[in-house]
Amino acid sequence: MKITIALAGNPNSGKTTLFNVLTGSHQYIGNWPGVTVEKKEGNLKTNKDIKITDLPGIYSLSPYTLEEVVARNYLLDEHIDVILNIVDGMNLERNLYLTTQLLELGIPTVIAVNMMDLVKKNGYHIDIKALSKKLGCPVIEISALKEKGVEDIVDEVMKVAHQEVTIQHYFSYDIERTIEDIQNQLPSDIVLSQRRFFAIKLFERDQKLQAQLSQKIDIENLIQVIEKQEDDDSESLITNERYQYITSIIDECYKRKNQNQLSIS
Ligand code: BGO
Repeated sequence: MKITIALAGNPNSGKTTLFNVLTGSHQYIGNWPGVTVEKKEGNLKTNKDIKITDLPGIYSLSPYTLEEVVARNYLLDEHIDVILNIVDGMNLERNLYLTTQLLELGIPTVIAVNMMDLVKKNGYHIDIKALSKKLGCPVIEISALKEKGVEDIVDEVMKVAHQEVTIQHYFSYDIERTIEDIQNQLPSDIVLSQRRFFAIKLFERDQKLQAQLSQKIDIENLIQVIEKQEDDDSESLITNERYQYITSIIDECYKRKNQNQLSIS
């Protein structure tokens, strides 16, 4: 079975280290079309049928940097089978901001919590099972540097590829209703699995995504109703609720040994 993976993560999460471990010398380097951002691709050294593309290091899927736009256009356009999201276990809270957005893309995802050697050395504990339950996808602990846990990634990728994705996180009731209204207005050429992501981004007034639509839609009034009601702009409303979700994950999954809950970022 041929599988395509996109490797996504924050800068310094260990993406390059993991990509090199997974592909060995089976990698080729070019540029993303039209931009001078480096593009690396390769085949897994343990399974040549699995192709992996290293996305630029990013903190978010917003439209504010070239790297973010390159990464999200690739994820929306290329019909990859699995996102492999590497997160830095020493900065879990900060890294989960990207994770929460990746999970909205409707693509099967495997999360690799990296730097576990440092997490353990520093006396922290990440409840991997609880994290997996909260995020609704497989989570594996790894140390890319020490090449530990890496082989488990391949097993999980094979399991989730071509599986249906279920939504794990919902925004508050009124925001969800607006997102649903926006989804219903989206042009029919946007596939079912991506409609939620588009609707959330359009709710945030993402001009780049609005420009990508085959038909322009007018949702300004819908957005303004919520903004007036909540007395905040739509982008901040989404950001704040993302952080609330992340805080609840950290409270449950991140602990310092022999202490009550503690988070670091
Ligand atoms: C330097 N454990 C530990 N301890 N370190 C790791 C792990 C891990 O599991 N994985 C990666 N690193 P990148 P991006 C460095 O380069 O792969 C380290 O940006 C140094 N360099 O070795 O580059 C990795 O591609 C001097 O560290 O990340 C690298 O995502 C002193 O995390 C850094 C200390 O990894 C970033 C570290 C000259």
